[in-house]
Amino acid sequence: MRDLKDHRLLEQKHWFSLFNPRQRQEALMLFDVFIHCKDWDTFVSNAAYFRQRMNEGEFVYALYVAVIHSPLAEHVVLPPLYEVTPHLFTNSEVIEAAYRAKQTQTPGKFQSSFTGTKKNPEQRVAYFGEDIGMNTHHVTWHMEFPFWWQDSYSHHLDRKGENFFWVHHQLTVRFDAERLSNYLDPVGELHWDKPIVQGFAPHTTYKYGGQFPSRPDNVDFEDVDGVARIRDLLIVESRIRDAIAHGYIVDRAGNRIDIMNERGINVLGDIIESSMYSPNVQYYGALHNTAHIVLGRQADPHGKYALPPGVLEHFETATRDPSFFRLHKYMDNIFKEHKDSLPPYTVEDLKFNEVSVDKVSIDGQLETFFEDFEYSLINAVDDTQEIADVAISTYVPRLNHKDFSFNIDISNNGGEALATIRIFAWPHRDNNGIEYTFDEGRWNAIELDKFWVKRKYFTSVPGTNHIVRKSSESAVTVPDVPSFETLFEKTKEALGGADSGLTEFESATGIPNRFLLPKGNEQGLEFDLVVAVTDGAADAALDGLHENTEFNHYGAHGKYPDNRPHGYPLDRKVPDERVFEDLPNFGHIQVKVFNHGEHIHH
Ligand SMILES: [Cu+2]
Repeated sequence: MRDLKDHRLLEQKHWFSLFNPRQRQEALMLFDVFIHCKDWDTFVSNAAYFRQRMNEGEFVYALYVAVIHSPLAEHVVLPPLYEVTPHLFTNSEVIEAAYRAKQTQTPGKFQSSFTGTKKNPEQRVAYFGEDIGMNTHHVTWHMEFPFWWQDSYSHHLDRKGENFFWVHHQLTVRFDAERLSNYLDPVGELHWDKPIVQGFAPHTTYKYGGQFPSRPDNVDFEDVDGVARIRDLLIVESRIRDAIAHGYIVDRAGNRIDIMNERGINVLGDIIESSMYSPNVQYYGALHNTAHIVLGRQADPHGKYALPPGVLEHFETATRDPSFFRLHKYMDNIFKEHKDSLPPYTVEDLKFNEVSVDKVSIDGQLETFFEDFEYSLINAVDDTQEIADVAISTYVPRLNHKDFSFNIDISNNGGEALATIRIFAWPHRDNNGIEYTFDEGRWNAIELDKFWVKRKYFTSVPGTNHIVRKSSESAVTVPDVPSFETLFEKTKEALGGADSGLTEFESATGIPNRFLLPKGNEQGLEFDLVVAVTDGAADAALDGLHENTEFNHYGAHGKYPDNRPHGYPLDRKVPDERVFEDLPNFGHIQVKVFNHGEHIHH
């Protein structure tokens, strides 16, 4: 309130970036107000009050993070960010058309197309980096696990650093799989002393503050005034890699933290991002966050042209720039260095009593296609009392897949047991048609599902248990966030006494369910599909997981349900693949993912 009265706060109708320290501080002051509200009325009243007075971007950010984390708002379903701040999700051409439609009072439905032209091979996979569901997943994840989070706000975020590694690792391997069906090589890693091969022209505009900056091809990195020197980043990288080679991290007080164990990845994630959980920011820096700003500013590193922040400086827009994936490949390889330094799992570690996977198959064809998706742009245009609203929307192609099920036959000749079932897939060949080894493949494994079974399927009756798991049940995905319009309707119905039917939308943190499968091709893109059935009693960090067929896999609430490291049992190097091939509780088949060029038009 003091800052507000002294007019020290960022004005309204100005861009907001979380990576701007003062703007972040202001957004967090507001978050601090929300998270400390003791009842619902106080929360809502504060929100209404500051909505009128604070910068809009700061307000939206603070409100979203508070709703995600406050126990008062546990069951609140937030509207999709692409309808709240459409400027960060579609391109300037569509936004201009939307303004014209409003001005001329003519309802309009405009097609959003992906950035660039066919002359740019990277455009073939723009449907991934520019997918509004993917962007929502990414920004929501960073709201569930904010790097600035302190436990004093309300609670501890379990395995935050490891989750940071895993969510970005999955984006990395998924993007590489998408590239294969588009005849592109895997992403090469970005490096500070090499040119940034790919340029990027975002065709995105701020609602207030001009165009997002562009970058031509093959730019050499330059120091960014007031942010970082390139050599500082190299030094920080080398300290982190030293820690990995030594097998320990040195905290602020000079104590060693052992990382040669399954929790080491969590500490490494905290120091690489870095988050407030980092044991020594002074020494290990903030490689990821600094890299985002440095990369985002390469169009104007010395602030000569007063350009606003780049796409890399917003979690909503970061994945639009292909260099995002190069940057994350670079960091993913640092994490790999650590994972590869841990002792491989043995048969003894992995086997599960008398349990064996007899057969794995797929019901239905694995087939992807494109469809058009429409969403409202009403919030893209200025809202004035004098001019009436008209219906303005955009439609954009997006990847989807046909429904299918996993069929898994398991025999259990031991007693009744709780079992964890983990399903992964990785591309069988690289872009040159060369088969991946098991060890190469497992690092590229896409996590498709993870769930627990007992009784119903997994009885003590000797013989076979038949498990059918539908693609729609996957614990790693979430459905589309309901639109503003749907939320208004459902709220009205609920006020009339009906069930709102919105429970499944309480979290938007997972991968969009449409993205469960990577795009296939005409001949069928070959994948290795594996199913690992492991000891649920040893794996489960919570009770009753088998009764809860779905838990939010990426969610930050409470304790993470799985005791095992993310990616288990494929997270460590496999020098001898016979360990897996001979493991009875491990199933391995080959499948093909098709795409016959089908496009369901709007
Ligand atoms: Cu991220």
